[in-house]
Amino acid sequence: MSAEPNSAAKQKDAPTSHASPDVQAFKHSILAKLKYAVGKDPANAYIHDWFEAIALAARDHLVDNWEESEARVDRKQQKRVYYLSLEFLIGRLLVDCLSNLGLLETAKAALAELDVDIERIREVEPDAALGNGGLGRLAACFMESMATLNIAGHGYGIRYEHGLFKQVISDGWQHEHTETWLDFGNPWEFERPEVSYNIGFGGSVNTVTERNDVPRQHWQPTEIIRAIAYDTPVVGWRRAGVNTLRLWRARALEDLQLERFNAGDHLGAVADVVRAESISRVLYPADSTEAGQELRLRQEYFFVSASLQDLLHRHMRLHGDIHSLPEKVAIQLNDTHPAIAVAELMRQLVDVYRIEWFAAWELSVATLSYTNHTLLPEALESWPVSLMERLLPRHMQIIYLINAYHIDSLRAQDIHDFELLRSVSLIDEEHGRRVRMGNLAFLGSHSINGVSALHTDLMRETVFRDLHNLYPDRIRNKTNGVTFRRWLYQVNPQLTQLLIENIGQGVLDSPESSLIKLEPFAEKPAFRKQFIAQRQHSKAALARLVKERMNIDLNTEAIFDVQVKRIHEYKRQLLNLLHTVALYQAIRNDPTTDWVPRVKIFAGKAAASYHQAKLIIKLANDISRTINDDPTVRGLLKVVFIPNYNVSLAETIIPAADLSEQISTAGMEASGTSNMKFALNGALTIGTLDGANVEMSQLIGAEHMFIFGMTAQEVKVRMGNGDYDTIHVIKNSERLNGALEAISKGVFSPDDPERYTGLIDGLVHHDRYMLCADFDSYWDAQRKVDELWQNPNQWWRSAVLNTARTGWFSSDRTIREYAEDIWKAMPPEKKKG
Ligand code: 26Q
Repeated sequence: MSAEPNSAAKQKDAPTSHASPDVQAFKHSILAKLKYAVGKDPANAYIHDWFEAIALAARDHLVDNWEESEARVDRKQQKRVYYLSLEFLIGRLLVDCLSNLGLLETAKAALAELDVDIERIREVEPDAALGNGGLGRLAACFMESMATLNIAGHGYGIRYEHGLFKQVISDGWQHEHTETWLDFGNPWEFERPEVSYNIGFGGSVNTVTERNDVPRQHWQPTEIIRAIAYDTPVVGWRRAGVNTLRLWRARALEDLQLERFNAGDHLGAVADVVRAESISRVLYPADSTEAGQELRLRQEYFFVSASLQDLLHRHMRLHGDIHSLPEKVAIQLNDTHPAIAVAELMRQLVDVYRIEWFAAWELSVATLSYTNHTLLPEALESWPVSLMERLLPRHMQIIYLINAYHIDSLRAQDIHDFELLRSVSLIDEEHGRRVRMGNLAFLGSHSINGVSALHTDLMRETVFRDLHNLYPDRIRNKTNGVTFRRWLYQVNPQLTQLLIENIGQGVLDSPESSLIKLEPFAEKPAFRKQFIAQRQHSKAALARLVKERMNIDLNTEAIFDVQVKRIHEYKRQLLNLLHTVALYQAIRNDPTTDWVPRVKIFAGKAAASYHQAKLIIKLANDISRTINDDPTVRGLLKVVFIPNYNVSLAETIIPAADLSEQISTAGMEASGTSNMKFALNGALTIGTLDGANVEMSQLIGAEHMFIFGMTAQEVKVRMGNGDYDTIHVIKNSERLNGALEAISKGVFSPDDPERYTGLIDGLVHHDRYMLCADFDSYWDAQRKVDELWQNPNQWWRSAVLNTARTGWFSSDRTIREYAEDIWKAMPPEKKKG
């Protein structure tokens, strides 16, 4: 980025303007913000100053709606929904905000008048990367859908000073650099220093008996930290509603500091500040749990306690009666990360509001609900009892009590099976006494949901089998969705325009029912031609980005074959790389075959401590260099690993994809959401019958996808039997064998020929994710991709049908289901589909 002042605006004499009054007004408000809020004039404004001025001007337009929304909810005594999540992966907000406010065209015209390049402004905004991947992005989509549907939704989370690390690839290896999204301030947030709560840690619990002789537990924490609120407005489509995302920042307690300062302990006081404020310093960069770290538990409790105090205060202020809590409030736990809410809500009800235990328990369960996002055993959270006792002694007591009443009630029902009691207990006694957060969330909630039909079925059969048998009505499915405002209108204006021209404006307001009108257009050659043209436009834009960032030329006539997501063994980027190598070998061995040109595009971050995932990134880069430099490939195959995958990069990549890779081992991906974004933009999916791919194949038609590999049932049987003989499988597949050998022997790592020996040996001896078992089927599916590509009429017919039939995967549909079935919070006027 140029650091020159005025690098966005070209100076010229003020032209006489013919712009509409709206445009004039917006232009003046930008100039006023630049002058009075940023303190610059156009001649010495940096590009970032322009961004800030425009963001502030846009923000003014939603503040009135924000107040109105809040007042409407109060007036109607509408039920409020609180979405508790440690992650909100928001990305950029400028275009989102302008677009939902209906101001995008006005803003563009105003900027054109000012001679400011909106594309450069758009790019200067840092991504708010307060999340790792799917779970965090889902929370962001849900916030936008709730605002659109006029649901009184509040997001609660942490205002991390540093979001997800920036990935730098050097010599093919991932390096993590600190992310600093707040360096230039954040024009979207409102600091609310007056909204703050004390959060306690440590100390002890004493029984005190009061005048009425009722003994009560008194928790005396040794450490108190303050949570300060920062609010970001979330505007719905066509300003339907404006909701609030409230993020908490940790601050040291002022009094305490003062005390130590006065006592002369300057260093001690500063150390306390650092310790307290570290809670909101950084997002944990893992998308599955590693050994429970104390700071993570402190983060979880910090934001849960602040959020519950805040929402209980609001409830008492508005309704004055704690007993009406479940009627007026629904609290959704985004995975187990906020599951300590079960114990904290009980603590506040019993210790603070003085509600009797069983009444409090009823209120809690009726108010709380929990979403599970993973079945991977290593990702199920549990905390050592010893840590919990030290950090949250009162909560540990409460957890023991919940457990005791729970086990008692089972015995009272004549359930004595030791194994069963052990499996439904809140305490895992086998791994050194740990609190099982999944079981806590389950017991404390009236609804537990999975995020795709398959995942929900598997939840019933696996992690929660025994709890499900005890409470057969609690588990339900809510298949994920994505917001079409961002993932269609904003990322793909060309396709959106094409849709409007052919199926009408209605697609903007009710895509769920309108998109299907596109079906007949799949048969029309003239329409398909336009559909192809918009794809070419997006592919050219991506090719430009790759050229600029990596100096690699891409052939935009080739199939853009894309796998972008977190790097994880179960997602099987390695399977895709094995196919890449096998294809490379086939092209070299068989130069006369009419190979279909391909560009393999990879992107994604690996958890900093996940060695295997980092090695897979290095392998992708090694393969990329080798293949791209090999003249015998004649450009038929290119491989790129684009660094630093984030929301903004996804926005450029997704509309440019021809083929979407969704190839996890069946049964392991809870849902997936990028699969939906790709299909919406007309990419064809190559994928396993996993997560939401299953429902996509039902709605889109399996004949318009490339489904391959074992089903979840087959995976289970084959794994369970113990008769999965990898060596035998490899022996029977010449291609797989060839690819494995080449990698293992150092064809792609001549500088360190043994770099991948361990990785490949691991596959050969313990193929936990069954890459080898699915390889041949994957290869065959890839050849069907080539075949279909050579028949453009059929390919593009399928592509159009993918867009046409993806309406159901709108997060508006998902949120409507949550609101009707779990939260009971649907505003009456919005009940239709
Ligand atoms: C937990 C404890 C300590 C440190 C980190 C974590 C942690 C952080 C993030 C555990 C899990 C996550 C994220 C999980 C996630 O993104 N899951 C994805 O959720 C999507 C939305 O439902 C699904 O579509 C994906 O299938 C699922 O993988």
